[in-house]
Amino acid sequence: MKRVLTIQDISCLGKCSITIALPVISALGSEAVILPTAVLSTHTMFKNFTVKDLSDQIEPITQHWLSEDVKFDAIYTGYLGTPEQIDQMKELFTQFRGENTLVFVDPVMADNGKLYPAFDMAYAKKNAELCGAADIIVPNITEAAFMTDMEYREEKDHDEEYIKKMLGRLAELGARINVLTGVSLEPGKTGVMGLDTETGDYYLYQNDKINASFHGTGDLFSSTCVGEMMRGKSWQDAMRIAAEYTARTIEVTMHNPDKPWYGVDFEATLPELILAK
Ligand code: PXL
Repeated sequence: MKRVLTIQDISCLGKCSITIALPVISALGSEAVILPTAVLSTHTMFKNFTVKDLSDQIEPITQHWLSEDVKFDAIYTGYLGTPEQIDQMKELFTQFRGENTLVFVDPVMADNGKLYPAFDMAYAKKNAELCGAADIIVPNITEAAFMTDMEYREEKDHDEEYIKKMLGRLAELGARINVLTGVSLEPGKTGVMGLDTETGDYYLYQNDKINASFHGTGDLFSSTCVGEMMRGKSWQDAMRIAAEYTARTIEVTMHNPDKPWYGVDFEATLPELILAK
């Protein structure tokens, strides 16, 4: 069985980061190992959330794993807390990267043209460094704009030239596979576009846009990509399945009259994901 290490916060309530990554990666048949970077009472879209930083636990936990000779097939980072933690991740990659380890970085920090409350431009620059140390990165347009010093454009203003230029600038950071999420190249559609720098190939996947936005969908997309790549899917198939699954989950959530405002009903759609081809 493949073993995936995922490193992100625990938002105790909120359906995001580790509370999505663990069930999704497990459902897709890989062992999920977690390294929590912080414990929050909720995600940061709630008011008055509490935070306990766990940076001081990273070293002792990883040292113990090294002493046990633990190996990972994938290392997947999501929401991290501080620039110092990004340095800790770069160190962790060098300690645990084997010949076939997939290093997957989702530089979670921003959406809709704005940084999340906890972050500033210095953090965005550090995230760009972390992306350079990855094999595959999956920023949204906002995150990519901050990391490449390009202008942020809303979906209605996307065109192929803008997206390809952004992918080229991301590739300069250093990852082999660069994927942009929230790409809209046709009215009424949204999806992903990726560039494999080794082959020079682009991959575009567009699905119908649903006019609703929910928290945690980026984490759902990334966890699904990692899980599917561990199931042997190509990065292109993994992106397609993850985009379809995320859209399907948003649709199902919208039809739930009792939906919580803070996350999606991925629990209802996991059985479909397991069967996805
Ligand atoms: O879903 C991304 C995410 C993860 N973790 C925390 C967050 C967010 C987005 O706001 O606040 C704590």
